[in-house]
This record gives sequence, C-alpha cells and structure tokens, in this order.
Amino acid sequence: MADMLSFLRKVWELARPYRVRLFLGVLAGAIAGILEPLVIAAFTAVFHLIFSPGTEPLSRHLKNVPQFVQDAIPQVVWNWLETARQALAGSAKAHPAAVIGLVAVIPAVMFLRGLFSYLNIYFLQWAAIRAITDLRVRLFEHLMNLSAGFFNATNSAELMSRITLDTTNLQSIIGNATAVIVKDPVTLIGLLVYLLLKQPKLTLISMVVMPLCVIPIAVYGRKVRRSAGSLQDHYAELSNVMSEAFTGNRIVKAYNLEPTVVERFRDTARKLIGHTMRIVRAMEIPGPLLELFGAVGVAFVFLYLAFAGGDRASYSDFLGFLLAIFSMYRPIKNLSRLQNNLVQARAASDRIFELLATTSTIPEPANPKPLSAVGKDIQFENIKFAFGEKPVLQGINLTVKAGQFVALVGSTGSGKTTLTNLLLRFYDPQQGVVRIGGIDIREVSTRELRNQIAVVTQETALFNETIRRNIELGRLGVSEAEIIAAAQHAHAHGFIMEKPQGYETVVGERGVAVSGGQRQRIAIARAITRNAPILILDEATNSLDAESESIVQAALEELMQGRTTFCIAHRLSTIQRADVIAVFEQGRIVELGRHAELLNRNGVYRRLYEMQFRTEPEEAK
Ligand code: DUT
Ligand code: MG
Repeated sequence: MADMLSFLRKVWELARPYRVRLFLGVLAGAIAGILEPLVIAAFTAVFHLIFSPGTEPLSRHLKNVPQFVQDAIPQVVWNWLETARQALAGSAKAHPAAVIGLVAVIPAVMFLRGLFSYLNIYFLQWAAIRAITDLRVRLFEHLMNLSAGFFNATNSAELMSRITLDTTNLQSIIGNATAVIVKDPVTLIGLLVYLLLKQPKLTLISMVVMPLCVIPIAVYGRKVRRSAGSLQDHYAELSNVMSEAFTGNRIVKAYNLEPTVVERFRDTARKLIGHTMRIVRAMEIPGPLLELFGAVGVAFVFLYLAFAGGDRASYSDFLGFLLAIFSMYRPIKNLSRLQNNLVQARAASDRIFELLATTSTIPEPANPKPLSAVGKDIQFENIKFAFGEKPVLQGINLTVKAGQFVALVGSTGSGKTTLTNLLLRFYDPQQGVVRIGGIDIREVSTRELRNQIAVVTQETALFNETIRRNIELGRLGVSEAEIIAAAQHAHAHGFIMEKPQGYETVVGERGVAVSGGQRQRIAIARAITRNAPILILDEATNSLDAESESIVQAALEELMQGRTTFCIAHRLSTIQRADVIAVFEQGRIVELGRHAELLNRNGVYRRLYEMQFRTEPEEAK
C-alpha cells in the first residue's frame, strides 16, 4: 500500500505540469458520473409518463428524479412537462411537440453523458501523453549522461524497450486508470445513493452477495503483478534477439544461422503467451463473476417480492431499480480492472524509475576547474585499473610531453585501448591519477575534458546521416570549407566526390553505404575538424590499403603537428618516428623508449618488430 502511494506520488509529479487539463478531465469525469443516474431517472420518468399518465400530479411522475434536480427545473420546463402529461393522459396527437420533446430528454441526457465521458478521456490522455513524453525524454537524457561502464554492462535493446515499450505501457495504463479512478466511483456512488433513496430495502437485499466480489479481485490482482513484470522482461529479451539478428544479419546469412535465430525468437516470443494469458484471465474473469453476483442479488430481490410481498413497487419504479443495478456493473468491472492496471503500471514504472535512479560511475566535479590542454603535459601516475575482478592495467607510469607523439604497442588485449579510455575518462582508475598540465582530470568537467580530445577508434562509428553531417559532428557549426579541407586531408574528398550525391550521401545504418576504408577516412576527417590539442588514434589506419595508408599517414602526421598524440598501432612501420614507444604486456608497460633504443634492447619490442619484419615479405608472396 505504501509503495502504491509512492508510485502514485511519482505519477503525480510527472503530471503536475499539466494539472489544468488534468483537473478539467477529472471534472468532466465527475459530471459524466453524476449524469449516469440522471439518465436512469429521466428514463423512468418518461416511462412512467408514457405508460401511466393518469391524473396523478406531475411530482408523482418525477419521484425518481432527485429532489435537487427537480428544484432546478425552470418553470417553463415544468409547464411544458405538465402539458406533455395532460397530452399523454388525453390524446398524444393533440400536443405532439410536447410529447416528442419529452421523449427527447433521454437522448439529450445521454448526449451530455457521452460528451463529458469523451472530454474526461480526452483531457486525461492529453495530460498523460505529455507527461509520458517528458518522462521518455528525461529517461533518454539521463541514459546519455551515464558512463561508458554502464553501457558496457547494459544491453542496448533492453534500454530501447524501456524507453519505448515501458513508457507506452505506463501511458495507456495511466490514461485509462485516471479515467476510471474519477468517473466510475462517482457513477457508483451516485447510483448507490439513488438506489438507497428510492428502494432502500430492495437495494440492500440485492447487495447481500456483493462482498464476495472482493475475492476474485484480490486473487487476480496478485497474479497480474507477477506476470506484468515477467512480461516486460520477455519483451526486452525479444527486442534483444531482434536487434542482434538485424545488426548481425550478414553473419547470420553467411553461417546459415537463420533457423537458429528464428528458433531463439520463437522460444522468446512463446514465453510471452503464458503471462499474457494470465493477465487476460485476470482482466476478464472478475467481470462475468461480478455480473453473476449481481444477477444472484436481483434473483434475491424477486424472491423477496414473490414471498414477502409487501409493497410491490410499481413497474416504472422497479424498472428504474433494475436499470440502476445493471448500470453498476460496468463501473464495478472497471474498478476491478483498475487494480490490475495499476499493478501493471507499477511494474513498468519501477523499471523506468530504477533506470532514472542509476547514477553515473563517473561523477562530475562540484566545482570543475577550467582546462586547456594546449601545451600541457599528460601524466599517468601509478595507474591500476580492473574491469570488475579482471585486472587490466597495473602500475602504469607514463609522462607525455606536450606535442609528443606516443605510440602504444603490444599484443592484443594488453590494455592499450583501455589506457586511452582512462584519458577520455570513460572509466576512472581504481588507483592512481591521470593529469593534464598537473590537473587531475577528475576535477575537470567531462565535457570540457573531452572537448580537448579527438578520437579515431578501432570501431569507426558513423551516424546514419550524410557524410557532411558525420564530418561536421567533429565540431558543430564548422564551415563548409573546413569540412572539405578536412576531407581532403583525410584523403576522403576524392571518393566522396565520386559518389552520386557527394557530401550528401547518407552513409546508411552502421555505414554500409561506404566501404570499411572509406568509413575510416570519414572518421579521420571528423577528428580533423575537431581540431583538438590531444589526439587518440586507435588503429586509425586499420582498414586502409597500402596506398591510402601511406597517404592518410601523411595526413595524420600533418594533423599531429603541435598536438599530443596517442597512437595505437599493430603495424610497427607506422610508428617508427614516435617520440616515445610504450610496449604493453598484460596491462604493464614493459619497455619505454624510441624505436632505435628499443631495438637495441633486444626485448619484447625487438621480438614484435622482427616477427613483423619476417612475416611481411611472406605475406606478400
Ligand atoms: N576488457 C574488458 N571489458 C571491456 C574492455 C576490455 O574486460 O569493456 C578487457 C579485455 C582485455 C583487456 O580488458 O583483456 C584490455 O582490453 P583493451 O581493449 O585495452 O586491449 P587492447 O590492448 O586495446 O587490445 P587490441 O590490440 O586488441 O585492441
Ligand atoms: Mg584496442
């Protein structure tokens, strides 16, 4: 109960900016709820007037219409009703207008009820979709500010399902539930008051079995709670299967994995069946049960009338009574579903708020220091870093002078990329400090820090936009001339111009409209536009042919002028002129020095170098 309250409070926080419409929706719901018994009252009054107009005074006919409504009836209408009554008592044809007007009361009240029901839903959904959109944006924004470590550990398809599915669920449930929360209790209370005023004894008799209704509602509520949570999980899993299958579709095809993937999809999709059906049962069983209980109640009333006799109500009274009893079903049914709806909404919202509560493992400093890396040395001091239990870097000490060209070499998995990730502050080391110009990078805002760095990585990520835009993303607002200059330096201008759409070519999802090497050159152009004092090249010339490589290499060297550059390369030929070469082995720097020194040392570097020297000619054969 307490957590339900805190859930409702969170929902209220979301809806608060839209409280005016929310209030209008609630008001319309209350009016629609009050109109419900009035529809019945009008119906029975008309019924009574038509079937037994007699000579009784008008007030007798209107006895089912609540007193406050009667008081509100203006004199004109009153006179007109009286005319209608007399017309019906004599010959209806004498005053057709009055009679038609009288009968028209029923659709008129119905119209009002329908109108307010519509406004009720309309306004509430109006507020709900806006509140949920805010939540969705907030969630996305929050996720975008989480650390690289978070994205490593979390499945992207699952995140997408949270932002789309869970919030959509929350929206439809909140919209529906708020409509039920207001309108149906008002309807129910209105009807009950009406019944108790008119037929207290019969009403109580018909209600004898009502307490039993609580049982199915309570029993099914609990089941829904469990299934709703699992359902969300399975949907997330389903999007995961899909995203893997779609992004990896070439591998799927090449290895004939279609049946395997389809099988996995089928299994996951089938897991949804059980939980969905449980929710269907929970939603649909209480309704008919309630109707059954209601019918039993009405049967009791008939038994009472048959055996106890007493004051048998007139037809129209009894008709009104039955109508009111049956009108109570729908709101009761809705209220019994409301519980299930709220439970489902909570399952969805728990997951959303859980994500919103995730804090970044890369805390921003409260008073960030300004940073300009131009002309500043970079120091790694006694760095120790591990992914969970797995130690990746140990005892790293490395000082890089401003403008130096540092090469990081070493076997795969030795921690080269990780070291540059520490400089970018994708992670914080467990021990040790990274300094730029003597300032601990943890004291600088990550935004400012990353503004100082341009990166070309192993996986050259392009966005599914035009080539121009992809280059421009290096530094937003960069001029057309700079974009072209950057492309020329990256040896990309030529192939870009050969494309029919030139710079307007959309690279396609994951850059499939351009080749691997072209993609890499666009990424280099992007790094060039960034014009940052620190450069990280992680296998930047990885997928270039020998000719382009030498040209891009020349471009990169031009780019490296005056910038501090970290260059990770497997092909040692590209880094021979580095100011410092750091040789990594199992997370440690085992050798440090210039090319010639390291060769003379006869150590790891020499071994790596000779291996390449020996194998390269063989490959060429
Ligand atoms: N590692 C993880 N989780 C990650 C990234 C890496 O556990 O998110 C591990 C794998 C590896 C070690 O850290 O054993 C170092 O990885 P890094 O990417 O730094 O290796 P590298 O030197 O850049 O290897 P490569 O030359 O293959 O790029
Ligand atoms: Mg790497």
